[in-house]
Amino acid sequence: MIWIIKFDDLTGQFCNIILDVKNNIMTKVIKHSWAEPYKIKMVEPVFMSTLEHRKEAIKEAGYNTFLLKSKDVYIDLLTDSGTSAMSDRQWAGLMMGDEAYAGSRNFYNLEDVIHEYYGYKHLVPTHQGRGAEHIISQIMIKDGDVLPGNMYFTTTKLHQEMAGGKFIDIIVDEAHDPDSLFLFKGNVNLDKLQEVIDTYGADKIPYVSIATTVNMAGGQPISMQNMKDIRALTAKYGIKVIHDMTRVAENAFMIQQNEEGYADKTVAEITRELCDLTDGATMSAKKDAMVNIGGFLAINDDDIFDEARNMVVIFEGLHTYGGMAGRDMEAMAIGIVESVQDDHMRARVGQVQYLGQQLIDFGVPIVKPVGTHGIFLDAKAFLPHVSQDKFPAQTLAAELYLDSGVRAMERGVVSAGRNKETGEHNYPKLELVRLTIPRRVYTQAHMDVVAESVETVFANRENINGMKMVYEPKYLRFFQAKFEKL
Ligand code: P70
Repeated sequence: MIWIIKFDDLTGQFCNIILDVKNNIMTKVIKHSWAEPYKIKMVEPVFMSTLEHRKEAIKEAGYNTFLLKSKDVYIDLLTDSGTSAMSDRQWAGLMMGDEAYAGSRNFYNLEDVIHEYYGYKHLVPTHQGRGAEHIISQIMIKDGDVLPGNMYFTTTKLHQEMAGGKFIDIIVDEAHDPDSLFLFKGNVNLDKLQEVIDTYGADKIPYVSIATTVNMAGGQPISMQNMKDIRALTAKYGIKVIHDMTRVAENAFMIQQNEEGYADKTVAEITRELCDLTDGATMSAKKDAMVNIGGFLAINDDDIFDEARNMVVIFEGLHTYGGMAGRDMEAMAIGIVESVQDDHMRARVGQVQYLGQQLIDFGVPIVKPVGTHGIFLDAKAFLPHVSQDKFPAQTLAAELYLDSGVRAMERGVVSAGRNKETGEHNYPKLELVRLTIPRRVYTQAHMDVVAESVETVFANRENINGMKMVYEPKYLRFFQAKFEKL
């Protein structure tokens, strides 16, 4: 028997070739490792805290992980936003920053990359995603309009409301069920979309708000077929589709893996095809594009572009930098190209799936199937004895930090805020704790530590009671609210 390890051009993976020379048999075994297509050049030490230290720190933070100091955190899974590791190419790009006030070279590089990889006609840079959400909402939404979309996102919905609109959820029912194994939980239910059109009329719908990978549903993808169906239905009524493309390349990877007819297409090709089915996009480049800060609005319509370019100078900065330094735009342009490489995505999503599988094997309730940017613990099933008005997800995130210094994020009743009309808490079906994985930052051993900690908290779950809110800010309360243990 002879073993050879060889790169398989067909699958793009390493495989073992086993040669049984005596019997003239060659077997090829594909390895399914998600190993990273990079090596580590620089490291950043992190703080290994004690239980005593963490008790103090989380109490001082009002049991809100957003209020913890980063120095007190061991493994930071609060978010994948602006926390990814830049490549040596991106760092080199920072040195190529052209910090001219107007017409920076880096802006034009970014514009070229966006044309090539995303296909949108016009670019309006912003300091991050919500800057773009603000501008598009103010331009396109009038008082009394409705915005159908595949599940709300906190900042997106708030900007739509502040512009006078009302968000209406038209995502498939499976998205609200943590145990449904449906592969495209980001899909729109077209009957629900039709019903919104019939009820309010097309002229009350400035656009349909479509996210590729739906954050609040657990990082769940939308299928290409569903995007095509949305395009066809909206085209009938002349309704635009505005795309939250924050994690579009991750969505493209899931289509490549799971949708018929896409296995042989590259992540880059699928990404472009998704964008081509929409009229414009808001982007938080802090995710897919792996920069620490940045975003943009991209739009095909000339008139909307004209207004957006006019508005950006009021809120963000001149239309050739929009709140970013030239160097940030360069790093973003490079990051966009890196984000659509198949090898990168295989490792990125592979790492998330690795953590998810460990938790599933242990019997921890998580949102299934595992999405692309993090693991979402199902806090309702994890702490069934803690009612939703006692903030189970908020409580669980605090307990996880206490156990190991791992920082996670609440995505439940605190994030959902209050009903504008009644003033009551919104009680979302999904009460989740998000363990968000930054790109290219943590190792497999870190994932093991996280899994062990979640398992420890799960084993002790009966001793965990809920919390009460003792301070509540008016907007996006999850960022700054404070709690006390019951
Ligand atoms: C996260 C971050 C940001 C985000 C997003 C989607 C699908 C737009 C944005 C806004 C940061 C965050 C934001 C609000 C609450 C908690 C965390 N998501 N669309 O951690 O982009 O942050 O650049 O303004 O995920 O998921 P930006």
